[in-house]
Amino acid sequence: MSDSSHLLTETNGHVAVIRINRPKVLNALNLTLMQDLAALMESYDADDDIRVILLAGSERAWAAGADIGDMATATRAEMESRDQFTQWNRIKSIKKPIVAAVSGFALGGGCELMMHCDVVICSETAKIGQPEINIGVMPGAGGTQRLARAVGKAVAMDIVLSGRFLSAQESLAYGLVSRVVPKEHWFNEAMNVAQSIAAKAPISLQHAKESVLNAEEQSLSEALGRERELFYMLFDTQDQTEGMTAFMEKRRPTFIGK
Ligand code: CO8
Repeated sequence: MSDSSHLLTETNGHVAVIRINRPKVLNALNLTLMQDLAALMESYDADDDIRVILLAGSERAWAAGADIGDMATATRAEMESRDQFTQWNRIKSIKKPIVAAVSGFALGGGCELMMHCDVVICSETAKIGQPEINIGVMPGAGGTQRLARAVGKAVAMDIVLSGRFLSAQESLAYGLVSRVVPKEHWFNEAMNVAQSIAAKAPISLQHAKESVLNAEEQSLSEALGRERELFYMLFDTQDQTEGMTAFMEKRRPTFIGK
């Protein structure tokens, strides 16, 4: 990695924790950080000891957007030549579940990164939105599309065209985040959720993630067909036998990821 200080990492059991760490700019996302984040996530995706990725910001900011300083004087040609959305596509392709621990600002590219995560645990302090309209642009990393799919057209239009910030409770009511927790527990609760997911059968997790995400891109009949295929494939795994046998024997299963 070219500069790892903007991403702090640790592992806790089967959970890999990544913390975005650019406090002076409220964790604004620049190209190097996104390249490093994608590479790190891919390395965890390939690591059999890791079952879940937990992505966190700081208490003050998950991420306040793409780094405006990097874009302020850029031309269209310069923006296109940076090819930055390749990094976002790499994150979209991560197979393992990603839990987001969100506190403070999740704005613009920060909100878009949050929407690339699978389960979003959100502090009651969070301020979430797509304020690009206030600086003369619009969401560009999936914000208009993932938001519209998550919250519906009317609410997405309100968020994108007004640039206003949503509270955590509003975000929960709209289905943009999974759970809201008291501010002092934002990270610990996210870790608890990540650990409980990491205790499940790893291949089931990845198949289930793929299948839920297909709802965003495929027709219902296509996605149902793939769901059935993914479901059947799990009967080729040792963890399916273990999970069902453990249930019958009234004991906790031990999953091995095979
Ligand atoms: N980029 C660069 N620097 C930032 C950013 C940002 N997105 N957000 C905050 N900062 C910096 C501020 O400039 C300030 O720096 P300094 O101390 O040197 O003046 C520092 O962080 C602290 O910020 P504030 O003093 O403004 O703190 P406040 O508590 O007063 O306000 C806010 C916090 C409301 C979050 C405010 O900073 C703000 O409005 N930030 C910008 C939010 C925004 O517009 N985000 C969208 C950016 S555009 C975008 O994300 C497009 C995505 C396109 C796809 C992705 C491609 C990579």
